Amino acid sequence: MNTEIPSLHQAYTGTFKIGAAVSTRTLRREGSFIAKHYNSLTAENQMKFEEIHPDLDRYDFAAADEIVDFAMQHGMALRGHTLVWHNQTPNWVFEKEDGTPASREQVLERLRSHAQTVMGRYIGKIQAWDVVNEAIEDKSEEYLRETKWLSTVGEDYLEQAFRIAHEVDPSAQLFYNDYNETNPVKRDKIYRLVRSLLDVGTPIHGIGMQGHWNLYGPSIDEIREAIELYASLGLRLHITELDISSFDFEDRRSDLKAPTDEMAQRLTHRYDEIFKLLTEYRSEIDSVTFWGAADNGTWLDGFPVRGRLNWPLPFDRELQPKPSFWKILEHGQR
Ligand code: HXH
Repeated sequence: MNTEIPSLHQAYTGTFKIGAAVSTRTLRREGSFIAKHYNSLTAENQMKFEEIHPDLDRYDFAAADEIVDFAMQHGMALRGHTLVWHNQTPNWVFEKEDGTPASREQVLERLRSHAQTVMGRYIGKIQAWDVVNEAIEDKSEEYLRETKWLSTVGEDYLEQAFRIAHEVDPSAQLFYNDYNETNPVKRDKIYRLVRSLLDVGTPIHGIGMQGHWNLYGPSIDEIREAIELYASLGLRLHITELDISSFDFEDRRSDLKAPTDEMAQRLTHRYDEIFKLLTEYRSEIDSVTFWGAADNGTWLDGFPVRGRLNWPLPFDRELQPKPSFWKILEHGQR
């Protein structure tokens, strides 16, 4: 490793944590790179319900434990991702033995037992949990996403999830996490949801803005307005899954083997503007996590266009810093 390259997270000491989503594979392959630049980790998949609790009476902690142990060995923070989500959750959670829908009490009991076992295992090691992920519907006329959590438990499933999580680990910071969080219509629904949770005394401490943005949007003003609105709830903010896709979401081109010069310049400019903004809100924001440590490990290779490459992070496929890295670094040192 080139030792002249400064540590990203060290440049942000006293500003906010700098995290990355990892897998056991990336930790084994590039652990020293990850430990040098990041001081917070999120398991990209390994703590999701279907991975850690695939069957009613079976938990598999091997991968999650490996990530947690790595973080402990390197003095890093951890974010837990995620307890209640409509994806990557097994059907058995919502079903009776005969396949008919489970009762509200049965599903809540399963969630309680899941939280006790998973959150309980990592008390004192995981400081922040994404208790509920992506509960808001994208269609503008609708409010809550129609999920099995909603249909089996009812509209108060978020409140119940946060209450359960708080009981299990009263010291954990509990987050609501979502994407398209800067879109004004969805932003206002997220605000309304979290406001209503707070109004009934729900233990919720922060909003996770995923930050799956791209070279063309959202605008800095839109991001700023979302930060201002969420912070007005008096909650902490984490940017939980930051990446800047090389493509607008509607763009289905798939012929590029490398970013064009124009795309590379846009990326530098976007990261410059975004970290200028985020550091402006350092008193609200405690943590900024990239969804991947470097371009070789991005989930956007293949999503949403199968076989397409993407270059969304400040480190390239060889783990070398891009011009974006140096811009981000400057904002941390101010
Ligand atoms: C995040 N969802 C998740 O929080 C994280 O756990 C996962 O590892 C990656 C990203 C972002 C997302 C949201 C909606 C979505 C896809 C990704 O919806 C679509 C599905 C298919 C096609 C288009 C959008």
